[in-house]
Amino acid sequence: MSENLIIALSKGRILKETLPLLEVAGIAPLEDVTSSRKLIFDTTKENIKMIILRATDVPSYVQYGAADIGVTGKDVLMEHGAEGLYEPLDLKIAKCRLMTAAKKGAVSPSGRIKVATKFVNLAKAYYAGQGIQTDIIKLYGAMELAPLLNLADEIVDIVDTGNTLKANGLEPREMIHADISTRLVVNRASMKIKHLEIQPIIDQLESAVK
Ligand code: PRT
Ligand code: MG
Repeated sequence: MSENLIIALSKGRILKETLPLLEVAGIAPLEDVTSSRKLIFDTTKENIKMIILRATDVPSYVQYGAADIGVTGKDVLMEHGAEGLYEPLDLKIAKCRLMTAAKKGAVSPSGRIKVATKFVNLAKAYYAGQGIQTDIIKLYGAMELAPLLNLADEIVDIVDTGNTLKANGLEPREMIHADISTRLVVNRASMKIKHLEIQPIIDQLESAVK
């Protein structure tokens, strides 16, 4: 008999690209996850269920073993911390980078600067490493607005094409992490106890990525 498994997926932009990879591994939800209001789904594998979470909640579910496997951005994982998590695979989707940005041409103050971001831990570590003192302002979205309304001198945010910064009169400044993409994470205890179920999924996803 196979052990039961729960896979936690991130809703939002990663989901559309994750489902085809899982399908190659023979795992597909039995109903349309994008239109359903349900949060937990049966799949084509009787012992596997899928849950759909905010990307930022995926590491917690997997760390504490509420889910065995998770899919989320490297940015989210670095901000959360890697405790209890094993990261066996780069799914190579939703590639982007974490950067600082500011109003085009603006000169940041020479003393303490105000930084708005949802990546509080990563921002603190980055500016501390640069020897720059900061007041970090935690936001949950639309970081690009903060410099425009002088809530912050700089932001730390995800950049892909750079179009969002440009459209808001901002410019990218320093690179904090260049190689962000979507990662597969596994609960460390599950990886041991349910190895027979989990390893084939990792292997199949790995070949699906290639
Ligand atoms: O909705 P929520 O507030 O939870 O987050 P979200 O909509 O910002 O992100 P979500 O949940 O849809 O996607 C989560 C993951 O996608 C992130 O954790 C990253 O790993 C990855 N990813 C890849 C991105 C982007 N590309 C991206 N471009 N996440 C966000 N963006 C946003 C960025 O925050 C900025 O507002 O898109 C804008 C910049 O895009 P460009 O192309 O204009 O530079
Ligand atoms: Mg979103």
